[in-house]
This record gives sequence, structure tokens and C-alpha cells, in this order.
Amino acid sequence: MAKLKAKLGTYKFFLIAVFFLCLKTYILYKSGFNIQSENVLQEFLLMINPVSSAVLLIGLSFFFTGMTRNIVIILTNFIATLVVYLNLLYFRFFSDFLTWPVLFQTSNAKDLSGSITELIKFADLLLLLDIMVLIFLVVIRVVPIQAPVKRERIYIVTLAFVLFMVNLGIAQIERPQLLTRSFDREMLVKNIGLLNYHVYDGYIQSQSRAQRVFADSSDITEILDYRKDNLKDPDPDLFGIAEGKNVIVLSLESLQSFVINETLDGEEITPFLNDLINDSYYFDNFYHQTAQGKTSDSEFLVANSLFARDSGSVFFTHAGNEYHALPEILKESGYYASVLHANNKSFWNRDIMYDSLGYDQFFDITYYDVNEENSVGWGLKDVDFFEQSIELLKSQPKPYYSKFITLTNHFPFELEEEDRFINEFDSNSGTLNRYFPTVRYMDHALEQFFDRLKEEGIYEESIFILYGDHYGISDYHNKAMSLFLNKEEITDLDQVQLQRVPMYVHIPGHTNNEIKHTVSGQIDIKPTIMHLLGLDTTFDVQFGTDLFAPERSSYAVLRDGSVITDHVVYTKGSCYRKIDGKELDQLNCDPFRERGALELKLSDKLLYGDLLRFY
Ligand code: GP9
Ligand code: MN
Repeated sequence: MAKLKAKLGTYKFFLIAVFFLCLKTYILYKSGFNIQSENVLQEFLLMINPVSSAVLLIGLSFFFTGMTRNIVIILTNFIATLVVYLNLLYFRFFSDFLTWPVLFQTSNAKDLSGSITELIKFADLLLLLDIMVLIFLVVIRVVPIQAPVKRERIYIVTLAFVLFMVNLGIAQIERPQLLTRSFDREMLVKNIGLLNYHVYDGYIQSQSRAQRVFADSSDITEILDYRKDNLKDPDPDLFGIAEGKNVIVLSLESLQSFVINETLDGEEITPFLNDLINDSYYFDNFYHQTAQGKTSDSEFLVANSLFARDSGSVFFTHAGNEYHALPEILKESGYYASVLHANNKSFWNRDIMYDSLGYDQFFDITYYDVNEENSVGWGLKDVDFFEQSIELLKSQPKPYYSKFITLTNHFPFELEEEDRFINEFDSNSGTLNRYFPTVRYMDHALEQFFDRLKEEGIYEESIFILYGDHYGISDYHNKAMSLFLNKEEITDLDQVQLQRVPMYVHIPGHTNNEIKHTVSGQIDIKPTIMHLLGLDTTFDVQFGTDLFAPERSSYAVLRDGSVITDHVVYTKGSCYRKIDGKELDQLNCDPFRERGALELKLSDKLLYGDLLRFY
């Protein structure tokens, strides 16, 4: 006993540091990441899951002796804290954990700096408290400076490994197949801990790289067969209706469906978009299918009718792939393809990816006059952006396919007083509160843009596709959201339904417009546009279905594997009846869940294997 006590005494400083790091991580799990557990075992896992990585990381100090060892103990604790903190900042905006590809998107970082200050809190300094204590202990020299002990390095690595295996064993009981369902990042963090999760993520990412190397031309057959079985004929009344017309696509920043036809303090939030429903096809069960790549994911889905990645941004990781994207296809039919967006061309690696997708032109920030007066938040205000775009639009050869990406309705939803046409909401979430005036502003900018297009005679010779690119309000703000929606709480089912974004097909002069309820998503846009322009999609590799196809199945799969049909929603491992939210037996969702999983798998296979190079 005395011997053990002496031994522990030798490692006192190490043990204190490990304890501090684990405690800090656990406190952050609960207070920063809001991780809930459903039973005692889950809570226990949450408590122990930081231990193995803390022992290993701080155990690196065993490779040093004397004072250096103590310094390394403090340093490793600091590094681990930094990793956890970066995750926390990311989580405050995205309600998600960092992945390796996201970290390498450094070219976005400088543009994000404005948003980051919004995410930092003064209390975050508390994260350094234990490190201060450790430094204090070293300074007052209560910590003995150890001499090296024989074989202690092997012992510490072994100990970390054994601890991890015990952790994993319990996690497997709690969550079978944990490591094969890697897209559910929260589940991974809950079970194996944040730092171990990063190691695991690194392994997964390297695997997806390897897939390209080992892919061959026969791999695409399975995908082509699936496509053939699911091909749906277009609506003959609409096929080719827009042939030869310009296609103007409006990607509306962070616009979600919950604001449509809603009021705040008696004022309509989106008066123009509400009116536009009357002379458009409006899809009220249309979902964004994006993940960490946000706007770029939506662009990818629309251009290719393929799913973007479950982590990171495909614009960064697979810009070198072979694609057969919409801009390229339209170019083959005599269209001029462009993007108009007043941001740096390298943001989301757009300049590189747009070449791969076949765009002729990217009107980036250098084509716009951007100054203090006409900027807010992320840059050029939407009204000025549209106004300055008119000349650029007119400079293009006709017919053109031009996509506009708006910017003002972007987190942190900043707006000047003069541009506020409605009040902020009143809740504990400043983000949600500010969202309404910026949405209202975007709506106003759109109205002006349409007026200008009419003045210029562009309106009549074009068709318009408008859609929300992804959510603007993450589940981090659910409490405030429930207040706005007048609900007791936001359930998992509600959370899926909040992923709906507005989708319009507006054909000037067209009369048979209606509200379409078909469950659908961004993946369906490409075949829809192709059919409206009278283009055959039989041989195009795509996972979506024309929104107007009479035989289409009312169905969407989100990037996290959630599936929606007319009657059920499958999400986070449970099956719900849509009409009343009742949880159903899994059997009711199984066929759709399996279809969703298969489509995601095939699309990923095509992407990671770069299979279109064989087609
Ligand atoms: C940046 C804009 C916003 O150019 O598209 O990107 P997001 O953060 O929404 O993905
Ligand atoms: Mn966006």
C-alpha cells in the first residue's frame, strides 16, 4: 500500500493534469455541447470517454524527464483544451463537431473572422483555469521533479490502450455498430470522446482517399443499374416548356420555409415571396440536403444531382473529379453558364470547382463595386448586389444559365437600421431575433430585382428557380425557435421538418401554377431544369427525380440519413408518423430508410471513386 502510495506520489502531477482535462471536457460536454444522455450508462460513458485520450496525450510527457516533463504535461493539456475549444466555437454555430476536411478549408477562415467574434464568450477564459493551477503548482515547486522510471513509457501507452478498449467495449453494448455509422458525429463523441473521435475521423478520411485509387470502370455499373430502375418520365405538358429561355437561379442564403406566410408583430416576413407563390409552382415539402459544406453543398447537389459529402466540403476535397454537371450540359445545348456572387472567388474553393462543373464565367467580388456604404455583415448588400448584377447579366450571350448567390441573410444576420423593415423577434437567441429583419431585407431585394428585370425586358425571356440553400437557424436555438413556433418543444421530428427550404419554379406567363406537396429536395433540381428545357436525362447519372414527373415518389433523404415520405419521418434511429408525431415501429420506415442509405452509399461511391471518369 505504502509502495503504491509512493508510486502515485511520483505521478501526482501527471494524474492531476489528467483529472483536470477529463473534468473540463465533461463539463463542456454538458454545458457547451449540450450533450444529453438517455440513461445512466450513457452518462457514465460521457464521464469516462475523455480518460484514454487524456492518458495517452499527457502521457507523452513520459518521453521527457525533469522539469521538461512538467512543461510537456502543461503543454499537452493546453493543446487538448485548444482542440476542444475550437470544436466548441464550431459547435456554437453549426451544432456539429469539426472534421479534418473542415480544418483544411483554411481559405475560408479569414472571411469567417467576423462571425467568429460573435461566437466567443468572455466566460471561455475559464477553460484556462486548470492550466493556471498547473502552472502555479510548478512555480511554487510543490511538484517533485521526477527521475525516469524503467519501462514507464510502455506502461503508459498500454494503459491508454486498455482504457480505450474498455471504453469501446461499453460503447458497443450501448450502441452496436457505432464505428460503422460514422456520419453521426454526436454519437461518436458521446461514446468514444472528442479526441478519439478526431483520430477516428482522420482514419475515415484517409479511407475515402484510398477509394479513388482502387476504383475501376466496373464500379459504375451498379449505379447505372440503380438509376435505370428509378428513371421517371417527365410531365409531357411541361417538358421543354422553357426551351431556349434564360434560366435564372436564385440561391437564397439561409432561407428556411418556416418564415413563409408567417408574420411577426403583425407584419409579413416575406411579402414578396408569399405573393410569388400565386404565380409559381411552389414546393412546400422541399428539403435542403446539405451538411458541413453549407452553400457549396447545395451548389453541388443542384449542379450534379449527387449528394455532397457527409463531412467537410466536397468543393474542397473533390474539385479535381470528373463531373457531368448542369452548366456543362447546358453549354452543350448552346447556353452560357455563369455564377454571380460578390465574395472572394476562393471561398469554398469555388474558382477551382466551377471550372470542373463547366461554368463559363464567375462574376466574383472583383466585378462589383463594394465599399463601406453598400456593405454589411459578410459584404455587399443584396439590393446593391442585384442592382450591379443587371449590367453583368446583360453582358452575357443569350440564352444563359445564371446563378445568383445572396449574402445578406447570413449568420450573424447583421443589418443597418435603414434596412430594417420589420422588428427583431424577442427571445433568448439574438441569432433568431436578428434573422427576421435580414430575411425581410432579402425579400425586399428580390422584389426590386424582379422589377428591374421587368424594366430591362429580361423577365419575360427567362425562367426562375428560387430555393433556400440550407438552414439559417441551427438546433442550438431550439428554445427560441419553439417560442416562435408556439410549440412546447422542438422534437426530433420537428427538427427534420425545420430542414424544409422554399423552392419555386417561376415561369413568366404560365398559368397552371399550383402548390406542390411532393416531398423532395435539392437533388431533384437538376433533372427538373433539364426537363423544363426539353433535355433528355435518360443517360445522365443522377440521384434526383424531376419534381414534375407524374410517377415520382414523394420522398427525400437528408445527408444524415433521415428520410421523409408523405406519411413518415425516419430520423436519429426512430420512426415517426408525420401527422401526430407518434413513434411507430421501425418496420414502417425500414423500406425508405434502406433506400435512403443505399442512395447515399452509391452516390458516395461514385464521388470517392471519381467514377464519372469511366463514363
Ligand atoms: C459565402 C456564402 C456563404 O460565399 O456562400 O457561405 P455559407 O457559410 O452559407 O456556406
Ligand atoms: Mn449559405
